[in-house]
Amino acid sequence: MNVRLVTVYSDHEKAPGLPYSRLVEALQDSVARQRMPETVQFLAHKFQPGFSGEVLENAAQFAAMLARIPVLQKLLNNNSVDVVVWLDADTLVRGDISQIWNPKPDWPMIRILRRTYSDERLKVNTGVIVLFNSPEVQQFLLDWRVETEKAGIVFYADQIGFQRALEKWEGRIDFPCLSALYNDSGLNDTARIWHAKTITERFLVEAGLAMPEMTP
Ligand SMILES: [Mn+2]
Repeated sequence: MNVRLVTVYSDHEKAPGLPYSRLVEALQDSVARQRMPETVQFLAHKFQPGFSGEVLENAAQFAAMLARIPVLQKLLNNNSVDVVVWLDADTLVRGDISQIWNPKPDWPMIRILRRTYSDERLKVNTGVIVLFNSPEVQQFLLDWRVETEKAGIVFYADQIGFQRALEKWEGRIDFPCLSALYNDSGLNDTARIWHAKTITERFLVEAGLAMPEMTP
């Protein structure tokens, strides 16, 4: 099975002094530590938001949300790619994740962490998405893009857009809930993918970006 793990990043900072480019290096290292087969490849696309400064921070974030979609589309247009796993730049792979693409389903499928919150912005978490290649999934990405653009420059626009596209495609694409072990913002020991909601000391230590606190 040909797998592409992909992320998009810019020079923007996730936290003061911590550009996404450094987080992506840590993500890449974390993937390399897993010693995956050669059919599993990690790709990081650098992205220039074309905006800078505090005033345009939201515009830059929105541009970053949209920038991932054509990258995913391009990968899925290659018929030799069976599955594309989107990883946010602020994730770390901490164990064997091959279960998220094995076995390959016979029906169009996208795995994503789904929640029962009433808040539309939080019904899915787009930090980790497993996209099995099919014409339907390629079409879904077009809708995701359109719906994200319609949501406009708001926080979580990509999650709102994804949820709206999901509701349109449910029945033609399966959207089984990805186990939270593969998109864990709680930074639990047993989780296979950590996703930093906010950057904490625990995340930085795991990422090799900070020394552990000295205990007296
Ligand atoms: Mn994230």
